[in-house]
Amino acid sequence: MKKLGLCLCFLLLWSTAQAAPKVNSVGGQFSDDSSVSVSGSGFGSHPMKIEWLGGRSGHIESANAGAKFAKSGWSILPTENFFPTYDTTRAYSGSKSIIFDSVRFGDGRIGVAYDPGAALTNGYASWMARIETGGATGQWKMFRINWERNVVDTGPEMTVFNWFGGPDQVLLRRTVADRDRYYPSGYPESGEWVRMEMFLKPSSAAGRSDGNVEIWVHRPGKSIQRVLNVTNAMTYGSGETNRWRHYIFQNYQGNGPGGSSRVWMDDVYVQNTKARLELGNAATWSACTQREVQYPTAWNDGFITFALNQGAFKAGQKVYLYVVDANGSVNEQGTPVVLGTSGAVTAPTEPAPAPAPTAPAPAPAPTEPAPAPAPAPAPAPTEPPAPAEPVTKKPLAPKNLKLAMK
Ligand SMILES: [Ca+2]
Repeated sequence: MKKLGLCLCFLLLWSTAQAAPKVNSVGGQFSDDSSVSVSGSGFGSHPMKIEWLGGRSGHIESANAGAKFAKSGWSILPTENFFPTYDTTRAYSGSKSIIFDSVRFGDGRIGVAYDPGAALTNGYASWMARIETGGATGQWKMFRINWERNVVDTGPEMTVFNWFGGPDQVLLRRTVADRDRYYPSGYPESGEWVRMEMFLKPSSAAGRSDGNVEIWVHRPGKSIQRVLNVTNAMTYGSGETNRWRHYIFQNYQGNGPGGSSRVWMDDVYVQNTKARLELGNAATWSACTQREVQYPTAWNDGFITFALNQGAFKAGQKVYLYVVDANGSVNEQGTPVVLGTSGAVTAPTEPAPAPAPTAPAPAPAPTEPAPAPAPAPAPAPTEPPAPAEPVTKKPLAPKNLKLAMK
């Protein structure tokens, strides 16, 4: 009994520490752009500072095809001579995307920058990206988070520079002169839409190794891969005073493909927290191979409303709602909704908790003092306890780098 008590006590503490958002019900019209509400608990808070260019009636879909890209808070880099336009030849969602066309300009220096207005403490970006190389080889500099609004390689910044076939894709430059922090990352193939997803948490002060850079790549029909997780990252070297601020979708095509390749972007989403809503194509978060980010319109700990973003899902398709909190915890069991229908859907009953595989065995030593009782034990709940979520958010990374990619 003592063992059992210890075990239950640990499980209680452990599941409290890992408490994930719990969805009770989802209601509304489950169609593109319709308002849907989510009730439950443990959603946490959301700053609601979201830059969203996707959606059926959003910025990209409502723009004029062929027009030069222009949006408040955004600018074109490095030169106005070569600029992205709204395009209908490729679209991940709806009928439009943004094209960076080096064939048209004969030059691959085409990018855009988004300025959130202040330095980051937490940054999150998700977007659909596609390159068609035209058979060329070389480099696609797809992204950087930069202290300055330009594409000069001076830190502090984090860059994602894809060399075709090359092993080193991500650079973390801690100071102006720093150039040697390379980490591998995932690499999209030519001719496929991939979702890029990043969490960007810089050092809390210069010289501190408490930053975090995570990158996920969603390739069509494949399991979603977190290809990079640099924990304990030092993003600002000692004495560095500049801070990450500008999201630069550089989309440079050069060192080979400039003049023969094209890059497209769609469904761009930027915010300053991990907290978000997703629709996925499977009943559990872990099993999803396609997820579409949703646009929240109100968010508190027990109630969220959002404008549904169908993305590339089809009307009539059954999809599953997930709520991610600011720590990245998520309800593992999605709530199913069928696109094109309406009503109120009760979240599925959570399964009985499995034994926590990673819980350390309680110390068997009989001479140890009994553990202190858990503070203020709640009365016995009438519902079964919430299951422990699989531990996916706190990997035991060797040193400061975990590479999840094959
Ligand atoms: Ca679109």
